[in-house]
Amino acid sequence: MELRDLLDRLRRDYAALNPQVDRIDALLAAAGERVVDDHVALRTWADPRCDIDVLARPFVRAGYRAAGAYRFPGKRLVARHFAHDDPALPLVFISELDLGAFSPALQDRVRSLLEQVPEDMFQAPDLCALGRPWRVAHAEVEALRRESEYAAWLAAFGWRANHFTVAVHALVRLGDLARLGEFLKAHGLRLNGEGGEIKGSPAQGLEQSSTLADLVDVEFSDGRFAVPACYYEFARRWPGPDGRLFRGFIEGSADKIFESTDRRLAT
Ligand code: OOG
Ligand code: NI
Repeated sequence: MELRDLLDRLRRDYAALNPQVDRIDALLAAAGERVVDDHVALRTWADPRCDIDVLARPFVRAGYRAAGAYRFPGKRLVARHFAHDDPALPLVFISELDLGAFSPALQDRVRSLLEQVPEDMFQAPDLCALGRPWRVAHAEVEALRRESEYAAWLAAFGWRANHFTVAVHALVRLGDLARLGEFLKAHGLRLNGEGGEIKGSPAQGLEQSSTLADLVDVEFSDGRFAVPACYYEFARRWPGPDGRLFRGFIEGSADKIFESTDRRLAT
């Protein structure tokens, strides 16, 4: 499997699920901008059959290297990012939920989802793009949500891109996050205001904003229900003392970016 095919598929499925994606891409194109992907973010369970290392396999095989590790104790999850020497390839940010830190009830619920996954699917090189291989009731998803928004999202959507991120430093006219934010809001899009609409700073090497996830109708075993799906992120990277763009992530900012899929913020 070609890496480009995998990235294209992740992006196509992401745009197909979330109406805001094509809309934002079209708005940026109409403003004369060309969208370059800064990073793609994936979510998974910290189970040895499907953890960060497993999802990262096709990327590592294509030359990506593990580059940074991040902790989010309040959300009981950790993340790593992977980078390729080819600067044209997006960074890959993968997080995993620390199941052992949750109640036995949550662990049982997740176990019953993972029990439905055929053994050979865990080995598939495109596991990160397979979507939701388990049947699940909306009631179960909402029960998970009481302990973890992340668990609810992953149970509802499975393995797919959680978001793509526009490289704002590569934009020509809207290369400033405040200006880009005003542009998006003027077109009716809603930004995640947790911790401020712009997270991070030039001194940290990274400024980030994101939309709030679209509410999307999803088929569950007990009917169709609207749940928050994916968001779009905007990242402006700044050069460090060596003159090269910062290529990592910032825990304090990422912690708030995660909340872009929270049910309480979605409309
Ligand atoms: C990841 C949130 C963090 C970033 O760029 O800091 C993040 C997620 O919501 O899965 O993407
Ligand atoms: Ni991100």
